[in-house]
Amino acid sequence: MVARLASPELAMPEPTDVEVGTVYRILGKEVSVRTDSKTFACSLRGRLFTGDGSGERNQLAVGDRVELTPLSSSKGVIHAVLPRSTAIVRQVGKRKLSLQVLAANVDQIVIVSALERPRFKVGLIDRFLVIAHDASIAAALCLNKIDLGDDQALVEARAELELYRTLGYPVIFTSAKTEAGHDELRALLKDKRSVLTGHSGVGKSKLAAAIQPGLHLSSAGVDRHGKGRHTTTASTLFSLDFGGELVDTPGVRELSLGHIERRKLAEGFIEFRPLLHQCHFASCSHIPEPHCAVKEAVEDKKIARKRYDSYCRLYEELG
Ligand SMILES: Nc1nc2c(ncn2[C@@H]2O[C@H](COP(=O)(O)OP(=O)(O)OP(=O)(O)O)[C@@H](O)[C@H]2O)c(=O)[nH]1
Ligand SMILES: [Zn+2]
Repeated sequence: MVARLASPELAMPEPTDVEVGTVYRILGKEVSVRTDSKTFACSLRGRLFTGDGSGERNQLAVGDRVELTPLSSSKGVIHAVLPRSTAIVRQVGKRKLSLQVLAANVDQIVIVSALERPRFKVGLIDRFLVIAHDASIAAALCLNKIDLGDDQALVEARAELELYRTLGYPVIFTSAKTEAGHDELRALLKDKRSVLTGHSGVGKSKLAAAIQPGLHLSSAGVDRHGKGRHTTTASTLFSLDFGGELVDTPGVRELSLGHIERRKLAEGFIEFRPLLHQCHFASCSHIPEPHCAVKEAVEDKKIARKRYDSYCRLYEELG
């Protein structure tokens, strides 16, 4: 369904006036849209809220396909958002149902961690994978800063990440300070719309700049439409020279689990999925219940205990 945006002051345009484009930048209430041949600065009308962290539920995010009516060769008005294939959301406030869309139509979430500074902890990856699965977005893993740490640390990290490779996730090893893994990262990102996510300081910005000089994630600007002048962080869809796009929006770099329901957590563990209907209790949480197919698979070493322990930790956290 196409979401029509309430806009009492705007008469519905003739179909011939309408162009379809992609939202590639949102800064305060200024929305930039790219069509096949042009770019338009679009003002917001009606109940269009942007992802500016104001606590409002936004109807528009970078990556959205929109219908707009040109007002001139470079200005336009958006009147409809086309259906999204995927959406990355975050919880606003305490209510699970109050969600803000951070980015739309994303193909891939690249989970970046660092070998050192901050030190690699494999458990953190499971949290991000749950978020990706919840959004039905493909996930890949990138271990950065492999120039740091000793050989032993890298050998251990590789061994831990091997589990994820066997589960089907692409795994790459990179350094923003050397050339290591740059070709693999470009190949991973090519022709896809991706988000780099991971904890602060793992090197997401440096990696982006390393594979494409001049690309600066997290650009700040001044919101000229706000009350007074204040700095607002832009949400941006960056084009990659070699094909593909990178999304950077406030909040998307460190995703949180808050909006995910406990009963849906197990689906975020890809190897649990075939077993979820085999437990004795239909509503099995896979923790205290007897005759649980997931726990039996852990005992039989078909599911890695580390992954099961991660599941239990996240389950507690969502309580
Ligand atoms: N040695 C080494 N340092 C790196 C590498 N990548 C990033 N750094 C350093 O790590 C620090 C953090 O890098 P950023 O790219 O800002 O990290 P980020 O993940 O974008 O962090 P946020 O912006 O907080 O989300 C900087 O001091 C970088 O110079 C790497 O591959 N090797
Ligand atoms: Zn179970």
